[in-house]
Amino acid sequence: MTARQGYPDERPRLGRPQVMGVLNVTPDSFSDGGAFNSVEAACQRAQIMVSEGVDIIDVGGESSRPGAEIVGDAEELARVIPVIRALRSRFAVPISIDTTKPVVMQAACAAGASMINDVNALRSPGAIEAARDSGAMVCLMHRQGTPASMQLAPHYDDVVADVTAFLRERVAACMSAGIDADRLVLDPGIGFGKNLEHNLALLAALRPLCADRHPVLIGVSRKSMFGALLGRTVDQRLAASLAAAAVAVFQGVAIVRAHDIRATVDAVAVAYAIRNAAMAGAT
Ligand code: 7PM
Repeated sequence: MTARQGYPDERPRLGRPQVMGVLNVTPDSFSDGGAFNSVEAACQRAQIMVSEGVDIIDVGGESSRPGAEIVGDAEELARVIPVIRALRSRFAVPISIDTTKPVVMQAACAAGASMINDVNALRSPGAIEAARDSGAMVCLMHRQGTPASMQLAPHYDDVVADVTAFLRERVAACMSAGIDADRLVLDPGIGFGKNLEHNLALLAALRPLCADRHPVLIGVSRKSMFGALLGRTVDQRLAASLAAAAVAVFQGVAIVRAHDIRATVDAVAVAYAIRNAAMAGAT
């Protein structure tokens, strides 16, 4: 029996683009490291996101930040599982688990997560099997290098072709392992081993990727590419993030990962309406 039995309908529903809200449960995301307070703080943040129209909440207990400290299995489980249980008991919103660890995938889905967001695209030993057995949706993200090394000197012959080929290879690996094609979501991994030029090339070339069979997820919220482009600090990147999200949705992106929910929901709705008008005009 899988964790999904009895919940046939809880996977994130696609159709109009979905907004995925970032919920970090690393100790540095809270003033107090205590277990109770971190669960309460996470639920308060989730409550705000729900009131602002979030479609999926992405719970992460390990920072994907370049150079971030490595978190052990037990510590990551202790951070995320109580939060997932609390979210499940209080909100109806689908939950995604942001992890690269098979044991965390398994436990998070048993606790109620219905999506696995893996920045390592299920390449960790045992991850494909854990994801398969969970029955959850899976986001496969492209990343060049490791968190420690990825921003040192990113290089591609052709970034769009290289990222697309990688994602296709991961889709094939997942399908050979027994994961249905309709459980897979693809993500070019903006900022993960890419310089500004690479990120812009990927964001300009989403249309063919989105026209393929798998929904595409994009994460641009507050990213350093906007620092490089505009000289803005993290807290000054909202307008830039919304512009990029809108351009992505116009090309057909299905899920936008973001920190600023209300603003992103509006930007996505406008871009999607214009996309639909363009598609109606084309027929
Ligand atoms: C430092 C560097 C801090 C990068 C935070 C980040 C994505 C993701 C992240 C994404 C998917 C951030 C990132 N980004 N998962 N997790 N796609 N699927 O800006 O683009 O949130 S962490």
